[in-house]
Amino acid sequence: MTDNTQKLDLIIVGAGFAGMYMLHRARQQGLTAKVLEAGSDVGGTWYWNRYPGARCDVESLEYSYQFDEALQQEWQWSQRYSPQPEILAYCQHVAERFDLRRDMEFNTRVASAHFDEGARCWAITAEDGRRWDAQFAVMATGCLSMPNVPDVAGADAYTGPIYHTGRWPKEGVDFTGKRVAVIGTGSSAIQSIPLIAKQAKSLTVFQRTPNHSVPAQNRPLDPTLEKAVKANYADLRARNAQELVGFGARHPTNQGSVLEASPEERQAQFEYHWQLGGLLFMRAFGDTGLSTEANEYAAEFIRGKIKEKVKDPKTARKLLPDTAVGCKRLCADSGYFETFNEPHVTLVDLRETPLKGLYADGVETDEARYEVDAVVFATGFDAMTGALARIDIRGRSGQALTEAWVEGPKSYLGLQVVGFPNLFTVTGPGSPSVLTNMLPSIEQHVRFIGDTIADLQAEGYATIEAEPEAQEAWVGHVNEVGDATIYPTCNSWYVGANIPGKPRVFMPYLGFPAYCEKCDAVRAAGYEGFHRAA
Ligand code: NA7
Repeated sequence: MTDNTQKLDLIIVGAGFAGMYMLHRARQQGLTAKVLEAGSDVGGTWYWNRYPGARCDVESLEYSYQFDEALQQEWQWSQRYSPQPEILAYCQHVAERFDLRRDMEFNTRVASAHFDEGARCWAITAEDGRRWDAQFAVMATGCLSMPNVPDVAGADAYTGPIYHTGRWPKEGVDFTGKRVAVIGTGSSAIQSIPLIAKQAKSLTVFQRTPNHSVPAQNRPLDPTLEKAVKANYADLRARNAQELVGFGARHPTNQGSVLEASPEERQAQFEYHWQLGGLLFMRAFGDTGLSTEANEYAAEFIRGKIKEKVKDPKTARKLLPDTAVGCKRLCADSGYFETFNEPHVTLVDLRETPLKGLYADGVETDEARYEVDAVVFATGFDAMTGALARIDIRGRSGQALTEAWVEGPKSYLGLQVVGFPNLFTVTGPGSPSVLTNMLPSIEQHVRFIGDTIADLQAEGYATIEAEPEAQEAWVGHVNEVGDATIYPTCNSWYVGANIPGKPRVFMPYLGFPAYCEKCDAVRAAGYEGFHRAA
């Protein structure tokens, strides 16, 4: 076992957008810091999710760092929603620009993080036994980073290759001439299916729950728009900071009620927002996210579109979602539904004929066997808590984080957990995170953590820890806000329902501006709800 005897100020786990900025910020404050990363380079989500068609559902001009004016001016995106290789290239550019890699340890998967109460320090150990000690630990481990590979029968018996969209091979996969099965119809499936279908000899899609998707309306980035945005980037960033979800200020939500609109007005608003594309569809009316009655109008509009697009009525019927729009994250596609018009593409409805598992030559349902040359699991992630749970994190008295969270994640502001002093989570459960543009949410958390450490040092404190009452009250508030929306009405990863046995808790906090104000107020009040000790 290697003992890195030098005690660092900060250990950061993860070299995605959160870990990269945390390191940069720590250095600016004169802190000694190191990033530990399981992958062989920076990028996090964009390092692992290399499946065909992978791209972010927030526009690239907005899904980018804003902490450095020169950086946001010099980087040029090629598309409205740039593809994964370009987002990864951006991460690499940032790493080079700020010389981040010299304080990063790659191919280093963290196995444990234990708090030493006597030394008031975190001991972080990698799977290969190397160890680092630091006063503060920042888990920048990502919200969608722990792949969910369902425990299907016969997986060992299957003789062909099995892929997961979230662990796509670096060298890519050539499906030319192959018979391919895709299991799952979430965002990753919806993005990859049209491209896999273009290559494959045949494609069979196994769908458990039909999903809402709106065309992304992706296109080359408009140079006039880019020029206008860059002429006053700070203004767009500031306006986005006032948006509930932290992006999209260029397309304000129509605050009218769908329940009060005339049929013509409804149609016009939905059609206009359909043409805007992707997540912006949710801006057609102010109340579609709040009540199932209002939401039903949006759902009916999307069902109409699917029926128009898919020629075979039987297939179209299977593709019609029966959940509230946006309750599972709305998908943004480029030709998803149209792909089912291709003669070599088949849809299998697992509600009609449940998945039995894999067998030597393919995929098996209760009713039929499908011989395939490759299986793609597009089955998502153990969201928000999965990456934390796989690390043996222990706080005061050796308590494990998984024990503290046995009834579901509890956190004060999604930043700290009672019993885990000096440990921070970036975009942890209970923060706006996945309901927002992740980049500004990450930057806001990193700033808060950086400021917190600076204030502790300036005021002579050694530790900071969330207080139980503040945590309880915050968790209650997060739930209350979530309960007033359509989010709890379906089995999404937002509530942990995609993972068997995971407690059903609505994990993210809805409301980016209110959240930022709360964090500012907490700091201004001397870290209200946190206990600081010398
Ligand atoms: P998602 O959105 O969680 O989608 C996973 C899909 O896989 C979804 O259709 C699931 O059906 C399906 N699934 C999961 N487990 C199974 C099993 N056991 N059998 C059959 N089908 C299964 O993950 P994505 O990677 O697509 O997207 C995650 C986020 O990344 C997305 O929201 C964007 O924010 C970006 P279910 O709906 O659970 O019935």
